[in-house]
Order: sequence, then C-alpha cells, then structure tokens
Amino acid sequence: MLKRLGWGLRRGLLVPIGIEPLGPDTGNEILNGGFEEPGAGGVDIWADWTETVSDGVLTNEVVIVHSGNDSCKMTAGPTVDTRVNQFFAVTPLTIHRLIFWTQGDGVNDGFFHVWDATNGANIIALTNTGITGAAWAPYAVEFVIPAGCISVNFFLRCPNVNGGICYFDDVDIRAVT
Ligand SMILES: [Ca+2]
Ligand SMILES: [Ca+2]
Repeated sequence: MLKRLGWGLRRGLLVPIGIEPLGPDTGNEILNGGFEEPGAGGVDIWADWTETVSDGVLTNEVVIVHSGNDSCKMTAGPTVDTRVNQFFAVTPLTIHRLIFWTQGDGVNDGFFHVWDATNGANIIALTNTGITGAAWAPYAVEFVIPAGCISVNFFLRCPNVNGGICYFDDVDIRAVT
C-alpha cells in the first residue's frame, strides 16, 4: 500500500511526491472474521474459530448481522466464560490494528482479550467493549507485538452478566507497521 504525501512541480508539471510505503499491511490475519463460513456442525459452529460454549450459548445469528448473512451471538451463562478464539502468526515488534463490529443487548457489552501465546502473557488483558447498545458499532485499538512473540491468541467473549447477550461481526486484525 502506498500513500501520497503531496504534490510538487517537476519540469513544470504537477506530480505526486513523497510516495512511500505505509508498511507491511499483512491483510486480515483473522480467518472467517465475518462468521460467514460454517464449521462442521454441532459445537463447531464457525470455520477457523474455536468455540467454547461453557454454560452459555453460542449462536450463528442470521438476522442481526453487520455484513453478509451471519454474525456471532453470545449469551453468557452463570460462569460467564462463553467465548471464541483463534491463533494467528505475527512478527515481533510490529504494530497491529484490531477492528471488530459489535453490539450488546441494551445493557451488557461483550469482551475481548489479546494473548501472547509465545510468552504466555497478556497483550491486551480482558477488556469490555463499552458498546452496550443494540446497534452495530465499531471497536478499534492498536497494539504492539511483544519481543519474541510469534503467535497471538485472540478471544471474543460474552458479557460478564449471566444471561447477557452480545454480537460480533467483521473482525479484522492486521499489521500496520
Ligand atoms: Ca458477517
Ligand atoms: Ca469452529
């Protein structure tokens, strides 16, 4: 990807100057970020994601979707640890940008968690989205891959209230530097 910094005169012609690479845009590291590809069935609801239902409910939502025909619906159970996750490979010390779309049930919001699977440490500790409303809104954050880290485990998690509902769609994580 290139960005144009400005225009300049060269031999009397106005030409773009300062073209430089933005960095190694890796494309979306998350597979099936839109939850459009089904899994094998049963507890394997979505391809590429690992589902952990626990005592809550995971549902392939087909009405409340941000794009396509499907989204991820989570209903928290008593132990409020219903979640999906997937691993992706990274280059240490690169900056990654995370964007996903989410909504709550009017009161409760979903959570996410970015885990350094190489070093066994949080990159972003369990964090609520703050998006409780029943309308799609984007959540975005940038984070630095720690030294030595070559594998990240990314989690989307249910609200922290029994019976709380949230939705996720269009998850995108990519290196931006
Ligand atoms: Ca979708
Ligand atoms: Ca799956």
